[in-house]
Amino acid sequence: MYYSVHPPSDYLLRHQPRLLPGWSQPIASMLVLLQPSQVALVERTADTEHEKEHLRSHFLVLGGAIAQMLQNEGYLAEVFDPRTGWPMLSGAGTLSLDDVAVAGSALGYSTGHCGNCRVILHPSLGTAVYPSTLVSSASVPVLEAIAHQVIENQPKFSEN
Ligand code: B12
Repeated sequence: MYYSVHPPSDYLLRHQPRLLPGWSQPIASMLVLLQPSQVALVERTADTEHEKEHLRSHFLVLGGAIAQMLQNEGYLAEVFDPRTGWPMLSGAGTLSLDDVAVAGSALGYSTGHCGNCRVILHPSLGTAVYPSTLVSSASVPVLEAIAHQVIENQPKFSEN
């Protein structure tokens, strides 16, 4: 798994009122988490959908734990559902988050089109990668420390 913490992109700050209308503080950091997929994510098959659901649930567990620790320290935190782009913890607005655009702009990865969907072209994983995003009002170093603590101490995630 690849994860990295970045300052919020200009797009997120500009569109925060539509992404997270209930937030009283600005987004100050974003965690981009990329999980290798067992299968290339180009077609829609039973295998791809099973793998996507598997990786989605893993992200929601990790993201939920990170968000809880941030909230315990008085910060706002939001986990975006990688299946839809809508926030899981606070009320949805009028704009869903595009995880491919977030990872592409934060990590400089190119993107391509599969069917009518835009996908990340990861330098080593190609399209066999599952992107997801968490944002917080905590500073980048604070989110980095908490994400590291949770991800490095997570129980071994079964690949199958
Ligand atoms: C909607 C959607 C679809 C729609 C297509 C929508 C479209 N036209 O892009 C449908 C249902 C067709 C689709 C299909 C597929 N999808 Co799709 N899809 C999504 C979803 C849920 C949202 C994408 C989105 O928001 N697009 C917004 C586009 C349509 O808007 P736009 O006007 O072009 O651009 C605006 C946005 O980018 C917006 N924006 C919003 N947030 C942000 C943030 C930043 C920083 C910026 C700059 C802009 C921005 O600003 C732009 C201008 O307004 C994402 C999950 C996610 N949360 O990102 C998965 C996702 C992109 N899909 C994925 C995949 C794999 C597919 C498939 C290729 C295969 C599959 N098994 O699902 C299939 C296609 C199969 C085929 N061959 O036909 C994966 C890609 C994984 C990867 N390696 O990158 C994702 C990430 C789901 C996942 N978590 O795995 N998909």
